[in-house]
Amino acid sequence: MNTACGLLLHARLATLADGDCDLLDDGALAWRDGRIVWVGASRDLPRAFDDLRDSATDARGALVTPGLIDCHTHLVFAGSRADEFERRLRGESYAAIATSGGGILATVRATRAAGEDALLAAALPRARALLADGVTTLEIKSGYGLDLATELAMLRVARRLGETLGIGVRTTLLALHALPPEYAHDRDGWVDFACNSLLPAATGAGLADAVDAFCEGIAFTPTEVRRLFVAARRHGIAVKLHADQLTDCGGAALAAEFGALSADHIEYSDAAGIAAMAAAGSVAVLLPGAFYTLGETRRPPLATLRAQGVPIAVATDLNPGTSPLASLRLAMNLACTLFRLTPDEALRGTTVNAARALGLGDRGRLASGLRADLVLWDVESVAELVYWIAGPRARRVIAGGRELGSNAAP
Ligand code: DI6
Ligand code: FE
Repeated sequence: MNTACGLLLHARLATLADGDCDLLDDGALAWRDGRIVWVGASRDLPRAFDDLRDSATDARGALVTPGLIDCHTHLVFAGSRADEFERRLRGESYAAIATSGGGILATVRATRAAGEDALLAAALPRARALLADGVTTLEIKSGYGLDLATELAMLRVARRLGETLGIGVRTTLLALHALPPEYAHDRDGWVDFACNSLLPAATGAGLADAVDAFCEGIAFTPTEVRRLFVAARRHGIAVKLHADQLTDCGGAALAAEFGALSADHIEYSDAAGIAAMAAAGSVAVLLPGAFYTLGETRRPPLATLRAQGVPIAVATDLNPGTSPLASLRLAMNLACTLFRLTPDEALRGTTVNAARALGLGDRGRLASGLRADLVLWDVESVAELVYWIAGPRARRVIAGGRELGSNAAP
């Protein structure tokens, strides 16, 4: 059945309604026209939903969560960087590979050479892997084009992915990712281009929901990022930032100053930066896949984030260089194992807080009026969901009230 209406009975519901992970045992959930219309105990289901009983699904006590939200990915790109994986295993650093012309620029060369259809074809299996594992909303960044045509092409492909798969896609213009070869000796020229050409073109075409930058010693300085954020403010578009991943650049404070939706990575952010994020309401997006891949040792300042009440999200950072990871559930596991999040924090981080990191108020919880995005898992508890390292666990994935898979054919 694929009518965007449905009823689930006898589920263990992790509604996240109050932002916590308390389970509602023997819960029921009804949806119509892609929206949740009722959540409560199975025995209390009102007669008004009797028409849905014929097609109801008995969850048999399975855990049901909101559809997961991967709020930080770079999943549109061409090629792979398996060669760099081998170079790093032989001892070369990510930074050394990047400054020798590899790294992001290697993916830029492959992405520019691929046509839009080839980019879509390459991205689809990665997106499908995320979906099969419970993701119903996904953010996708540009940043491997570094010229006007290819940046816009990446964003168009991201939008097409959402339409093809029947899931929510939010697009982010990653305007300052690396210095393209054409501007190798003209940093200011590239920042000018990003502010005055890329940004207006992407926003004018309605292709970008937010703007991002890589603020790092090997990428862009806080002064350069500030110019982009001032331009973003002029265009009325939200900002996000790759902040303090490898060094403390003051990225967290800079993101907060501009009211960023999120500051991402933040392993090296200091206490003042975290306090500024708390005051600004910016979400801390933790990306354990990159931490793991690069063999980093400095963990994000979890105690400070908790003490300051900064909302914490977890994402895959799916990208060919530092996080070739196409499972948000594995990212949750890594966040617990490597950063010491609790399983409840990991689930909040991929639902309610991830929605906030994307500025989305209509999903991330199971409550009346919100999108009917939900997952039935073959596990009994949140801890069990996060503890399995691999292997299929999603029994059914429903996005906008429709079973994924039934409408996911290209
Ligand atoms: N996101 C990025 O943009 C960079 N690191 C990260 O977490 C690098 C991506 C790449 O090497 O391709
Ligand atoms: Fe990233």
